[in-house]
Amino acid sequence: RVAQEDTSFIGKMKKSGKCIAIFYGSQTGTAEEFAGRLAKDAQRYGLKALVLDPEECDMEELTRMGEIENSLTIFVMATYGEGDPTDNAQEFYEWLQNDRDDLDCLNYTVFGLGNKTYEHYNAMGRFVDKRLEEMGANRVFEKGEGDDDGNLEEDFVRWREQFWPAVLSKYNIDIREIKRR
Ligand code: FMN
Repeated sequence: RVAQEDTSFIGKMKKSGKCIAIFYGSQTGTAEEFAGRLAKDAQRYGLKALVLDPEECDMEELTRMGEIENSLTIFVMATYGEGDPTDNAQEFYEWLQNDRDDLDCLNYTVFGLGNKTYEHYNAMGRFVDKRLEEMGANRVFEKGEGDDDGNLEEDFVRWREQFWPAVLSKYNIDIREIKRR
């Protein structure tokens, strides 16, 4: 029981007063790095974020996100193989193939990492975005997609520049105030 509380990300968020959860599906570290950068952005805006490896989490807890006030969950997901998830997102991918529809308390957005030279471009990011919506979750910002064959960094930066103002207005934070700091 105690161990379960230790690994509960909802528990961690409550304890540390964090309202943003950032999950990454990453094989060679890029998605994980992007997740870390989003957490730093959040901190800069006075919001606290927790970066999480889905492999170490009980993703069933996503159904409890309503316990966190004004919560936001970001999924930064890379695609591999034949449009497959990364190893650390494999279980999450399987969990998403259920037929439940009780994720209405989940506010989310997705940034997918892929490479256009592959047949199943950004399949994992697209799947997560689509399934969460089907399960009743609330998409708070349009999914972004990065192409490693083009300029992944630029795609990410462009998405992030549009994402944050939308989030801040949701939290009633004045971005002009922050820029003056
Ligand atoms: N991108 C896609 O959109 N679809 C794919 O099927 C796909 N397969 C890949 C297979 C291999 C072996 C590699 C190296 C990359 C593949 N990619 C594919 C591109 C990766 O998703 C992309 O490089 C991403 O930035 C990797 O993120 P990561 O460093 O977090 O693992």
